[in-house]
Amino acid sequence: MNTLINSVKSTFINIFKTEPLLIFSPGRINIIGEHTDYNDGFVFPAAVNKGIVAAFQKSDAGTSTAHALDMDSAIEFSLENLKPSKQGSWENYVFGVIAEIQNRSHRIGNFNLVFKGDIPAGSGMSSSAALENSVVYGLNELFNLGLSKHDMILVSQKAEHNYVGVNCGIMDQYASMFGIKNNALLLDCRTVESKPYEIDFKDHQLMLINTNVKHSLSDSAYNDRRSVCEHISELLGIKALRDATELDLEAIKDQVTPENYQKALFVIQENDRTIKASKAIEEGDLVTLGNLIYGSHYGLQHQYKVSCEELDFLVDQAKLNKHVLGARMMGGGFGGCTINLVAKNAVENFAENTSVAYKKKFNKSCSVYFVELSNGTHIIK
Ligand code: GAF
Repeated sequence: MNTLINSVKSTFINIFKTEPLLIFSPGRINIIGEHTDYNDGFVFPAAVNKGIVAAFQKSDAGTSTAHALDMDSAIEFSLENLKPSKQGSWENYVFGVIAEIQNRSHRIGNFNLVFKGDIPAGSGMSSSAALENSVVYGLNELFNLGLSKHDMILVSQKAEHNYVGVNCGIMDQYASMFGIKNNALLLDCRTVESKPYEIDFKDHQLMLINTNVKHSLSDSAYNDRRSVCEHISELLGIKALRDATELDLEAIKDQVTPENYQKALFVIQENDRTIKASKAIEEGDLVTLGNLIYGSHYGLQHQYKVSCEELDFLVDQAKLNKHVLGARMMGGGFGGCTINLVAKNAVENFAENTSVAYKKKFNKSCSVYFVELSNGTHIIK
């Protein structure tokens, strides 16, 4: 982390000859509760010790600049009439946040921004929310906008909708902004309030395995899933699938395709699993927690259909190992990481065996990460 901070800070000082305001904004993991956030449901994420460091200072040049050190790319732009850049470009996260701040009738002046991160791209640990939150947090501070943390995550989410083109829920921005060291947050995405749970799995721990793939259909498939959920809620005459039971869904079964029926069923069941998982954590019942995590993956793979061959392979490997209590894909899907609940004394073996098997099967490497649960977006003093 210190290396990251030093690199961003020294680059900023080299270019602009002045001390910057430094912000750290973390990525997130999610224990369980996938694709439930935009259904007003429950999720169980935590901020991690990987994220984005962003350096800011006001500028009296007539334009603003942003330097993405990871991409070795820099842009100069005007704050007037911002428009989305080409799809998939990093600028959209920055432009989107500025535009959403301006849409809320806040005025900002020109600024310089330098940022760099250590969240592996496409890992499903939400480098995008980390970047959005770092930008809105930094600008709020620099220009005294008076935005609350809740305001800021809504700005970040809207930036993602309107500039990045992903109609995401609120989980990633919330976890990144409100994370608490050593805790996961049971977040009710309807009230946007959370309850922290201290995570100490005693002789077990969480471990991430990155498939190192990100299949390209992910954004459109994500938006499609969200539309299906909204369509079925409409048929049911409810605000969101969070309000539906399996019986309600059964009653309209003949009005939806079998595929969409399964998707809605997944959401209802995943919401239920998330609440059950929070109870299991409270009671220290890791076997139940693990089974819920496996159940989540089963649903994401077969009902919601957002997994992929590589993720399924990693989960199958976990199932072969009796020291792994649960494993599932994490985040939007179609690549990125699995999250695994593993006995501490078996972690190395599991990592080694899985890496070898993955390489043999796909002729490419997976990566293993251990993360600490960390505080949310903050100023680096
Ligand atoms: C992505 C989205 F950004 C989140 O809002 C959430 O829906 C997640 O996919 C799936 O649970 O990370």
